[in-house]
Amino acid sequence: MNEIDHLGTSLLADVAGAQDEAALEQVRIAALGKAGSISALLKTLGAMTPDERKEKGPLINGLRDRVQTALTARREALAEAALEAKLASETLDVSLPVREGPEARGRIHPISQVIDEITAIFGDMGFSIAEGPDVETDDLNFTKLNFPVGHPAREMHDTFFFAPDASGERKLLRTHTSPVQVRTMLAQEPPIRVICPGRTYRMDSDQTHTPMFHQVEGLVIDRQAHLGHLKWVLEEFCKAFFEIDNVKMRFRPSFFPFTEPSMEVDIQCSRKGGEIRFGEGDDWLEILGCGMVHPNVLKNCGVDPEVYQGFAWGMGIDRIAMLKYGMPDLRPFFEADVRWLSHYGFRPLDLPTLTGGLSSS
Ligand code: 2NM
Repeated sequence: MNEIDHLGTSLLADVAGAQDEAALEQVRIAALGKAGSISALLKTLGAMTPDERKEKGPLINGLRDRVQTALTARREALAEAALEAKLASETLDVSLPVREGPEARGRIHPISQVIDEITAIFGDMGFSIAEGPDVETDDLNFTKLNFPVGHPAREMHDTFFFAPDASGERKLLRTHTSPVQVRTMLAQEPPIRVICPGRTYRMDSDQTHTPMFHQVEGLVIDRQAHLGHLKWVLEEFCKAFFEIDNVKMRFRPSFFPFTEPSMEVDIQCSRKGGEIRFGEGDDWLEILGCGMVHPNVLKNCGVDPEVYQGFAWGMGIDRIAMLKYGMPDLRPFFEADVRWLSHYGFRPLDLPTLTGGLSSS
C-alpha cells in the first residue's frame, strides 16, 4: 500500500473512532489543519515535477475529499446520536399526577371556613361585612348597648378589663361583636344591613367554653324592619348554612339588654345514634339569640327610634362550626395541632360560594 492510501485508511479509522464532536474536531485538525497530515501532503505538490504532480495531485486531492466527506458524515451522526440521548434522558410522563406543593397541603381552619361560608350567605342577601377592634371602651361594649353602669347584666359577661389608663379610663376585651354594630350605626345613615364576625372574650373556660371565641352578629336598620323580616333572614341563613331544603325554627322569649323583645332561637334536629341532623326529627337545638333593637340603643347610636327600627341577632361561630362539621370538642380549635387541622381543615382554593357549594371539600 502506498503512503497516501495508508494515510487515508488511518485517517478514516480515526474519524470512525471519534466518540464525540470534540474528538472529531481533533481528528480534523490533525488531518486538514494548518499543520495537518493532508495539508502537509498538499504542500509537497509545489515541489513536484509536472508529471509527478499529474499523478499524485488527484490522489492527494481525492484523499482530502474522502476524509472531508467522512468527517461531515461522522459529525452529523454524532450530532444525531447526541440529540437522541438527550431526548431519551429528558422524557416527561405528562400523564403522571401533579405532585402537591406546600400550598396545596395547607389547610383552612374550620373557623375561617365557617366565617367565609357565613359571609357568602349574607353577602348574597345584600349585607356588608364590618370589623372593629378587639380592645374596646366600656361605652361601646356596654353603655351604648343599654347596659347601664352598675347594671347586673354586665356581670353576665365575665369581662376581661385592662388596668385604668392615665385618664382613669378602663378598656376591655370586647365580650361580643355588638360594639362593631354600634360603630356602624354611629358612622352610617340607615338603611343598614351589616354582619360583624370576629373574636370575642369572656372569662370562662371549661369543656364547652374557651376564654376567646368567635361570634357573628347581624344588624338591619330600616323604616319598616320587623320581626317577620328577622325570621325570614334567619331561616334563609339556616337553610343555606346547614345545606337543607327546609328547617323548622322555634323562637322562645328571652332577655338581652339591647333588644326588646328578645328571643332565643332553636332549630329542629334529630339526635339518633348520637349524630345530630338538621331539618328532621323532633329535638331542638339552640343556635342563636335575636330581637328588635331597643329604642335606647338606637337613640344612643344617633338613630331616631321614631323613624327607624331594626333587628339584630348574634351567634357563636365555634359552636355552629362544631355542629355542622361534627366536631366533638371545642378545645382543639385553638391548639394549632396540624394533625387535627389536616383532618378537619379545608382546601385553600375551594372558596365557599352559593353557586359552587359552601363546603365542597
Ligand atoms: C345577640 C342577640 C340579640 C345584637 C344587638 C345589637 C345592636 F348593636 F344592634 F344592638 N348587636 N347585636 C344582638 C341582639 C346580639 O347576640 C346573642
